[in-house]
Amino acid sequence: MIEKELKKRNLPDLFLGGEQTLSGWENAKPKIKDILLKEEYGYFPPHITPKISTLINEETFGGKAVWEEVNFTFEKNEKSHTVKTNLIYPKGKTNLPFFILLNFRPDVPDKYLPIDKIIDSGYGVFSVCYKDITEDNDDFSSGLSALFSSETRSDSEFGKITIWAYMAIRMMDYLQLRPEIDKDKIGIIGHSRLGKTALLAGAFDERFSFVCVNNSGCSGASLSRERYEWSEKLFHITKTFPFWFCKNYLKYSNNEDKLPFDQHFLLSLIAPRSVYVGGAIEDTWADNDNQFLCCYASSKIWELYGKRGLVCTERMPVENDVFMDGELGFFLRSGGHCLSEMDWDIYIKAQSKKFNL
Ligand code: GTR
Repeated sequence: MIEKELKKRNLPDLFLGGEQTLSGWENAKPKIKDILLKEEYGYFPPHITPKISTLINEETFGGKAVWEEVNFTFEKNEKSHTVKTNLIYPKGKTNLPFFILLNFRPDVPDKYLPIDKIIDSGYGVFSVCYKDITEDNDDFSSGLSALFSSETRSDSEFGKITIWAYMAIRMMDYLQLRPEIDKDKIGIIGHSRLGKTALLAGAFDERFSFVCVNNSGCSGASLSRERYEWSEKLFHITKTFPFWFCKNYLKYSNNEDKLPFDQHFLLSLIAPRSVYVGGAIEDTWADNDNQFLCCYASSKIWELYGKRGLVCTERMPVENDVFMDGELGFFLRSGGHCLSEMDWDIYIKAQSKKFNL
């Protein structure tokens, strides 16, 4: 039943016509990365090292956590932009596992940032509000984009998702310098457009040991081909949010068969690390069948590394399915489009099991 659905999508080959082996995959990987950046998200801007300044407040959350405001100042071509972030972690602990959270708001706590749950589970969190990186619109002279964008954006120049992911990667650079953090236990989490962003950052930066991709839908962890009638298509997303992507992506609107890739290319880049794709039953816009099939089609890459990929039943997913036993997890919770406490519970539980926490 699953195979039949997958066949209908007629997906491009993950091995790009090469051998279906681990070395075939490793050979295809650089090309796959290039295709995704060139045709969908746009190339990352060059690495520049920001100046960091911090403000510390030790007395937060009943004294159980340390809260630091960390400011990243980027400078280039006489332009400068500062991004404010929040670093919160259990007090007096070492070897901390950490989440980088891409959020819609700067607030702590926030409805998508259940701070007590995270701290009480033994994790730290490093959060940023995406609009503080660059505005969510077609203005490439806003925020961090202004430092890198050309006046007339070239066809493969970065879209906004790439620049948000760029900041997440700079946050990862910073966490490498912190002695209280276990560098092998840093993950990333994002919801919806920021789920797409978390997926991109996690796929391109191997330092992320786990990636939580919540309700990411179209151009995230959901296949673009043969989408459910009432779901978001490339036509919708490139019309409403063309600036999330590079200009090249627009040519595939209503033309998905011509895509030289599908979203399983991006998901597979995370192998053999852990990735979890969260769906919500009422979020039909994201196309949950295609999120599941994206996982299913990618799973073989984890197996090539000798890992368990997607461990699931032999049927399409139904409400309350939780397939989190492999390194490639998928679940379909009740309710609608949001990053809920239930989602956090599922991600933390799965990852803590792997970390023996
Ligand atoms: C929608 C968009 C989706 C999703 C969502 C969000 O309007 O069509 O792809 O990313 O926004 O980010 O909330």
